[in-house]
Amino acid sequence: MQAALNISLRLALFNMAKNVTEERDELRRINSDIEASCKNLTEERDDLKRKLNDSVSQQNSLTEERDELRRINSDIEASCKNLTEERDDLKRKLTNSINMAKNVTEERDELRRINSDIEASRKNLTEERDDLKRKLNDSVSQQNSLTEERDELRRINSDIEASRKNLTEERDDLKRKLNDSVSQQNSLTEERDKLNRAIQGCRMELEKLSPARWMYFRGSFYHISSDQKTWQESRRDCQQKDADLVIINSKEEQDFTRQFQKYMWIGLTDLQTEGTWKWVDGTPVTKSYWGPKEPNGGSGENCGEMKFDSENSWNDGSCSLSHFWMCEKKVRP
Ligand code: MMA
Ligand code: CA
Repeated sequence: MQAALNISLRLALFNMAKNVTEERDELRRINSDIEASCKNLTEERDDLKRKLNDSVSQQNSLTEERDELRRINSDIEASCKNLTEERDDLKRKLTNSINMAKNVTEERDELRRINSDIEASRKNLTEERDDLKRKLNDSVSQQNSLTEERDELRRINSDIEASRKNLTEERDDLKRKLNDSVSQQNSLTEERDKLNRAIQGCRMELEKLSPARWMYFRGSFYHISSDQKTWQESRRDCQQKDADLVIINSKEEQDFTRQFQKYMWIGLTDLQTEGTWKWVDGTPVTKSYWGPKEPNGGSGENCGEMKFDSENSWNDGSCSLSHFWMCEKKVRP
């Protein structure tokens, strides 16, 4: 601006020198103009000076501002450098972060898959657990039932054990009894065989005796005489027949003997000791069937006879009298 002003001023001065004369008037006019112009220029200069001052001030301000801006710029550059470093660092970190994010994303996706699997597994496990719970409950119920059943069986077992013990004892007792029974059976078998042999003998005897009309009753053969003899003769007849006068040992035998309604000698006598009645085999009279007020004959009546009229039908009579008689032949005791 100053340079432009100098140029402009020199040009004005040159024109003025060249045209001094010619242009004196002109210059006068011009001078006037210049004066006016100078005045203007002075004003303008003053104005420019002000402006210059202002400009210098402004320049100073701008310089200060520039310097300030330079500092700021320097600061900004420094800051920029820091920011660049920071940015690069952040870029690295971002890259790392992106990579990490990628990894994390992959890991997340993997974890999602795993999670999904775990979720499915959890669902299965939950169902399985619920199923197992039900089964456990069932099992517990069943176990309770079985425990009760077991206790009941234990009680039953205990009862059976007691029963078994009793049965064992009973069995052992029965075994002993069976052994005894077998022994007894053996004895009975022997006895039966003996009796069979005796029966065979009797049969043969019977065949021999058949014409004399012997009757069988409870282990003995009985024969009633068809003629009459004294007690001693009657007895002798029986003895000749391998028998003896009848001996009455029971009510059945008494009734059997009585039914023939024959007044006859029986094998009863007190000849040996007066008043002591004995059977012909020497045995005493245990069960007697004396008639009313009998025996009453004392030493005059020493032989027994059957009168048949009532159940108590025995009488002591005189041995020398003749009566029918009954023989008995025992075939088993
Ligand atoms: C007969 C005789 C006796 C018997 C009486 C019973 C008369 O004598 O048989 O032995 O005791 O009868 O009346
Ligand atoms: Ca008598």
